[in-house]
Amino acid sequence: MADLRAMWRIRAFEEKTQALCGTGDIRGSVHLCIGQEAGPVGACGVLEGSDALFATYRGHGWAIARGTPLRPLMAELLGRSTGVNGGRGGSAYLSAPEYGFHGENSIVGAGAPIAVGAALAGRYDGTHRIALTVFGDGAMNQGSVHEAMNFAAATCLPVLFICENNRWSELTPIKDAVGSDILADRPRALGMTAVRIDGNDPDLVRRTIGDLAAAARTGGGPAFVELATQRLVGHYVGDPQQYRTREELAADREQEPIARAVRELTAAGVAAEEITAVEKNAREEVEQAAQAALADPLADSDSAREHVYA
Ligand SMILES: Cc1ncc(C[n+]2csc(CCOP(=O)(O)OP(=O)(O)O)c2C)c(N)n1
Repeated sequence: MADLRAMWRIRAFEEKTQALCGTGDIRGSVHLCIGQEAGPVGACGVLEGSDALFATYRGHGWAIARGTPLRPLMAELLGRSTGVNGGRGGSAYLSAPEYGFHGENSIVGAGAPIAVGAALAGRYDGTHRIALTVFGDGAMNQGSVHEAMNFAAATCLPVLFICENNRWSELTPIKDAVGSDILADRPRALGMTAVRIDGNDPDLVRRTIGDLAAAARTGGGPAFVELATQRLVGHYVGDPQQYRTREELAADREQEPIARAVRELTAAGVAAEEITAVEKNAREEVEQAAQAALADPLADSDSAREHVYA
């Protein structure tokens, strides 16, 4: 039930975000993680306070699972001064380091070397933090990701490389982008433990990443986990998705983590009212956060250059 609750908080947040894009309250490019909630819920359960998480533009779910409160997160998307970054980051560049969420990044594959730097810094500053970097299957074809993996393996750094394989890079299917879709072969060749698991099972994600995190904390070095998952919506809000079939989407809806958790809980004898209450409570919490954020003042445009270094 706890996993269903955590996944519904993310799903409800993303669906409200989608609605607020529709009304024009949220502007700019927005990428939702609807269908991919099991990864963040499972993985963040094993991180400690000083660990550092680096996500992509599809990172709202990771920020939420790391513990970022919903109201300042929604305020950030809405460009409010009360947002986690004062409204300057927006959907694709938000961060909440006080919760161990060191930010999204819209440059595909750019989070991996930064995470390696955070783990290296932890070796010097004595925190020995784990750095977790999450990226998509498309990012596996970026040189920066391979350079980061190689450096982490060569120097035995505690970095967890998490690849959310939703089978699409924007409008390109994975089969058109790689010669071999056994992605774990590549980090394995660099000298690290690498596995592919069902990314729709939050408990499996937690156990797998938990074991690898424990090994990394005791000098076992980096590891790679490919989470087989799916996005149920377009690459970005507004994407008409002409590139995929109804049949594919229908199959994805069968496998997605919330539908699956509901099936499992029902089979285990949990009452339907108890299950539907989880969704209702999540939607209410998100609605309250959104209404509060909408009432907040817009960011002051004079603050746009704050924290800009180059
Ligand atoms: C270096 C770089 N190249 C290209 C792009 C354009 N782009 C944005 S998202 C994306 C697809 C990435 O797909 P994937 O890594 O599988 O992540 P997903 O969007 O599926 O989560 C591309 C090519 C970019 N932002 N950065």
